Amino acid sequence: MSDTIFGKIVNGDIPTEFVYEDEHCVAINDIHPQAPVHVLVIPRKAIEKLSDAQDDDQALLGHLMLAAGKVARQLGVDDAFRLIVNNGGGAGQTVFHLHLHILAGSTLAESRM
Ligand code: DGP
Repeated sequence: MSDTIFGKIVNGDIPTEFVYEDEHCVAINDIHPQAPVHVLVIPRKAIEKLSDAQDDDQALLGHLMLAAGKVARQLGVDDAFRLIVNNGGGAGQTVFHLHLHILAGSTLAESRM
């Protein structure tokens, strides 16, 4: 179980609209979007950060990438989107429940970071 806000969201304790969901993850719109499309793909399993993932999380990590591609197709941005994982506070991670940022939209090509 996770005490973070994302743990509460994936568990349904905080009602949130899911852009996408399946048995292993959910996707939600970011509350502070940094691009016209800014969606978070969040595993139901609470892993604090990517570097805490273990060998037996391999299938889950692959699943999250595939889910990101599905979400991008669903939102019509599969030709141009960026995936970001902030790992650790020093890299800007603020919610310590692993998540992928999907960023897409007109401003994307202007920045490479
Ligand atoms: P990171 O900095 O990589 O940990 O990204 C956390 C993101 O989560 C940040 O862009 C803002 C977003 N966020 C934080 N709390 C909430 C929330 O309660 N709901 C939603 N939809 N997004 C949130």
